[in-house]
Amino acid sequence: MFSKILIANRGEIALRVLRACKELGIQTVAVHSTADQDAMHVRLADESVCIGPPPSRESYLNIHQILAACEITGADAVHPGYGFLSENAKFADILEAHGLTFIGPTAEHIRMMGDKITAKKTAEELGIPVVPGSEGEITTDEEAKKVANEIGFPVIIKATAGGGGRGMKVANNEDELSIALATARSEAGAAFGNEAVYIEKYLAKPRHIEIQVMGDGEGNAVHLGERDCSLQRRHQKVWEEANSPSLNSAQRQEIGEICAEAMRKMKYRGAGTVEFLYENGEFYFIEMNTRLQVEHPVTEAITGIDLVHEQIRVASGGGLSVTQKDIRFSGHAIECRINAEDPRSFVPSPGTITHYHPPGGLGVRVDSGVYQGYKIPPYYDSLIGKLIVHGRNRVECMMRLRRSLDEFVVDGINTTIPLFRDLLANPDIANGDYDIHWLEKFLAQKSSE
Ligand code: MV4
Repeated sequence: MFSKILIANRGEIALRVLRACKELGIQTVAVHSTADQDAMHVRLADESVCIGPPPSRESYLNIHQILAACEITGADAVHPGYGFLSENAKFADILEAHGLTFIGPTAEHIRMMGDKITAKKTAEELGIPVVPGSEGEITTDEEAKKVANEIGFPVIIKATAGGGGRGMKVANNEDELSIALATARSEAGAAFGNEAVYIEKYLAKPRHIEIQVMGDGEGNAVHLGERDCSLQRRHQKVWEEANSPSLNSAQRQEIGEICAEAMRKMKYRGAGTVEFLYENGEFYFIEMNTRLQVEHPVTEAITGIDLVHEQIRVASGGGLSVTQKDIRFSGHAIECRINAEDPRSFVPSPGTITHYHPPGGLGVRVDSGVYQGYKIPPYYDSLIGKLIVHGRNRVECMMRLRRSLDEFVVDGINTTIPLFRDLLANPDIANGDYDIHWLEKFLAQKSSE
């Protein structure tokens, strides 16, 4: 087991990882920018190192500074959290070259899944159902037309270096195709330095359902069920739940086992998420994320398994603490992302938290890095915390969520808490009847009222 882990992140996820380290008796090193001098992750860590000025590029993304912090403190492993360097294959390579452990998958697996064409090809070879589309890169109008006519319009053009919604273009017919292709290629080139794009059948009203997997790197792997993350705004998840209101346990087992088996075949190590669009009872692979995700706590709530413990265990060669038959799904969990933003315009709202009182009680978890008197800096993303509520079933979970939101006090800044009160009052949400476009439509309707 490691004796000292450096946490290359900030905010709630840095605290989340720190807590797991403490439980495992591992020393912790926090790194921080000059803007995060007073952050909670710095206060709670055994040691801390300032790694640069406020802009992420010069601090949390600065590989040399993080390496230096490892050397100064004698850390033997690095947990990257999510975002920042968590899916940076070069970072994983460099750590390894310096005798340090990257707590995550191999650089090779990160690279493979980072390129969306390779990811899709790999998934298909491993027996995962994928969205119908081109076999690889599409460069010419003729190729695009051929594929589009085979799979049928509408189609969507995506950047292989994209992901998370960046660089996508929809074409409804042959006339729109060549402009969509040219625009997608040039936008991909400008945004990612890679013009390569591919084509897929466009699914009109899918849900976003993702499967949590965990592998030991030696051919053992498990799935931990799904999360329904369909409620998004501008490709930012807002509300996530497990189980998905649209799946039964047979469907869960089937897709889960397909993913777990794929991870066994590729000898995947660490936590991963296999993302699907789900429409008319069918799953279609779109991407795989090779990191711990923001919404991992809903999976922890229904399985009782600490995913960060497992990440640390497998990274140190200790293997998984569970096999598939040990994993049971109990009750229902919902996560609300609390952002420091205006709940109507979503304009960021940095500043000082004058009063802070998080909710508590049975089935309530708050993962947050803020405290009363804390000044939210303007340089980073606006997630200030997550409210995760668990109940024996979805109805109890929603009752508990409403009560928790009513208890939650965050004064001095705007937060997205009022949005969740609105969502809880909506019959579609109560019925679990929503797709990936539902939230944008709901918000558009509300702003026109
Ligand atoms: C799609 C799609 C429809 N058809 N692919 C957006 C983010 C990226 N991960 C994939 N995305 C989509 N891919 C096909 N073939 C619609 C989306 C999409 C979306 C997906 C998940 C959650 C929210 C979304 C919002 C708009 C579009």
